[in-house]
Amino acid sequence: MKPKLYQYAACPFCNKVRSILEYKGVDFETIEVHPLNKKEIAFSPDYRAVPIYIDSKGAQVNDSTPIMRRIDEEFPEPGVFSCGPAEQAEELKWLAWSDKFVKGLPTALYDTLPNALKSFDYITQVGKFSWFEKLTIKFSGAAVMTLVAKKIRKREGIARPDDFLRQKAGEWVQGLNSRPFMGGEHPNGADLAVFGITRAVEGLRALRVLEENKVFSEWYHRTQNLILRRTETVNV
Ligand SMILES: N[C@@H](CCC(=O)N[C@@H](CS)C(=O)NCC(=O)O)C(=O)O
Repeated sequence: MKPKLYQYAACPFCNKVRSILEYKGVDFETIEVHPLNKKEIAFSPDYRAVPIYIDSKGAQVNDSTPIMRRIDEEFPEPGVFSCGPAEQAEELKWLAWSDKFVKGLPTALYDTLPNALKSFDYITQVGKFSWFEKLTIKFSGAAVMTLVAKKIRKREGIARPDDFLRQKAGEWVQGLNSRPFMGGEHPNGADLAVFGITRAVEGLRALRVLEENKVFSEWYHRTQNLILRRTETVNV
């Protein structure tokens, strides 16, 4: 059977999983979860976050990075996660880095209430919601996330969210060290994780700030083109 991805369209963790599935040209189904009542994942009383992945044999896998690894085993071609010990260590380092990157993102998306409303406009546009759901999610989400963003800023010591994004883009580019991908000639798990996280802010100001870094922007589009080529090949 077709694998299933329970997601929020704009969630960075879900976009990590979508990126590896699309890179591998897997035919999969996405199920948009209602962020307030989460009725679509009622089958999972103990794990209430998205993404949840149901593999082609019907087994449930939780948590974006373990899901990506499962997909790499389930659909081995083209291989994504690194094999050699040095490559694996580098990949792990950048996967850990991507967790910090993703934690700081809300501070840039929801730094002020008007910006939070813009972000939620985008989130409700890309998700599948009725107009009433859009309205409730937009206003309650924006209000809650503005407060959450303030807390994260304090906890992570992020003084200026845009500078945090610029710093992250710079660190990633330094790690690339003139290579096309963190995985060298081909994207590895860290490339697809960071690409997915970045793609989640595609329609938003945060991506424009990240793309001020030209090398970061080139890496982003290089990865995007590779994914687009694979999905086009599958659809012909
Ligand atoms: N470590 C998890 C984190 C997943 C996560 O935090 N997902 C958020 C959505 S972006 C979520 O579902 N939060 C619970 C909620 O919405 O109530 C992963 O990498 O998949």
